[in-house]
Amino acid sequence: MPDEASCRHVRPVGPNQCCSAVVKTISAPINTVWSVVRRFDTPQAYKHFVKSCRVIYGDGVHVGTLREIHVVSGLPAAHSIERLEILDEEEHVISFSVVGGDHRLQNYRSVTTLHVSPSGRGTTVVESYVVNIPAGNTKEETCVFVDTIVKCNLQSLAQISEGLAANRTSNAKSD
Ligand code: A8S
Repeated sequence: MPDEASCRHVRPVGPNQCCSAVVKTISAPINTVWSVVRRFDTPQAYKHFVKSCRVIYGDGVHVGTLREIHVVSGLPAAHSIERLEILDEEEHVISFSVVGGDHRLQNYRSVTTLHVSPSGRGTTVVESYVVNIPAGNTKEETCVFVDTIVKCNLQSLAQISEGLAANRTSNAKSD
């Protein structure tokens, strides 16, 4: 039986779109992982391709907030404008869509949900996305490109969250 958060991944995919999902298990409590993921205003905290970010509309926690990110050099893009679509603090769901920028990922929308992992000790992160297939590219090429970025982001999220969790444990011991 899927939980409430899992249902957020189900949505329509058009004929010229592709979708995929990446799953990552992290050895850190769900609240620790959420403390990093929930910050729509500071994606560069774990997304290494993001060089800088500023909120250009809204307060960072309400739906409709817009951020402008600048990406590191070497990518086929320089900036992106992104809209906060869901920030559900109870169910641990965050979603954004790409609404502008100079890149090729038109209509990109992702949903990230956190779940207590089956072992009960860690967190399972599920990040799914839908995006238009750019002219001149195949579905497979588009998915490989986006999957690579999302996998890097979740790998880095794991490292940061596990570091925070280790720190919190040692701080609690020395208290
Ligand atoms: C995210 C996910 C993605 C970000 C893509 C897929 C992007 O920021 C990068 C390169 C691009 O060509 C598109 O969660 C864009 O951020 C790294 C600028 C949107």
